[in-house]
Amino acid sequence: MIPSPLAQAVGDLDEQTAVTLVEEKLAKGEAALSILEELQAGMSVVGERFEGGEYYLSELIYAADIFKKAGAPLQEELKSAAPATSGTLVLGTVKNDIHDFGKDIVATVMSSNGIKVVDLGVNVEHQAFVTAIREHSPQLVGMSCLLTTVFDDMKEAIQTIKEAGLRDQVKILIGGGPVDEATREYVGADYYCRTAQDGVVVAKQILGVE
Ligand code: B12
Repeated sequence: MIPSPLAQAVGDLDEQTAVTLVEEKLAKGEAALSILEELQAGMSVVGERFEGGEYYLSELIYAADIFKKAGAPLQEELKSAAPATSGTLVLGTVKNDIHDFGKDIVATVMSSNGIKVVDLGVNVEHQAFVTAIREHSPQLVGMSCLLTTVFDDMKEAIQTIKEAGLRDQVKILIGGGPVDEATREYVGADYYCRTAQDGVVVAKQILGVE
């Protein structure tokens, strides 16, 4: 797929163009979520170039900075509506993984859809999910994971929840760049969500709200 001009700017590490394009799109009234998808596509371009040896860690770090800056004005838009709480989601990036942009977007979008979010942060110990489930009695647990090398950590985290006797009390949603339906099956989660918005749709289905 040919990246949009915004995704291309992020992929090319052209910070100024990326920031300007986001501002222009917002001014034109484009939905924050669709702008976010373009930024995400740009990060995929960065990822591909990193994988191909064209970019190094320094470019990955710079891309993260661009994503943060260009995406900052979207935050307010995403937060806007905050209806009454319909359920609780315990959320975290799994052990040995420190990527947090996707998780943070999930937290923002879920909260703005009336779902209370207990954010455990990144590099979350398996047992911390158990402790949070006991403390907050959520209907939903969300795990974010950007590294294929930590699929086993996600699987162990779910196993730990199971061994604590809590698996039947929660539905587990997973997401993150390399995650797919096969990962969901491998780690034993209930739902794979490609985007944060997919997560909202699934969460609302589970909670039985519109
Ligand atoms: C930015 C970035 C970084 C930044 C992270 C900054 C931060 N604060 O998060 C830094 C520079 C720190 C980094 C470090 C590393 N990275 Co990195 N990184 C990326 C990059 C370019 C973008 C990730 C990103 O932010 N995307 C944008 C967000 C919005 O997208 P997202 O996370 O996918 O989230 C969306 C959906 O997936 C979904 N979602 C996500 N989680 C969840 C959870 C739930 C419950 C739900 C419902 C939905 C959901 O919702 C979000 C919005 O729609 C990716 C490339 C890529 N294609 O993803 C590589 C990538 C993930 N990194 C990679 C690697 C290898 C590393 C390092 C190991 C590099 C190194 N040699 O040190 C380290 C790992 C450190 C660690 N232990 O975690 C590889 C992983 C390869 C693999 N097969 O596992 C990738 C894929 C690049 C590549 N193609 O090689 N990275």
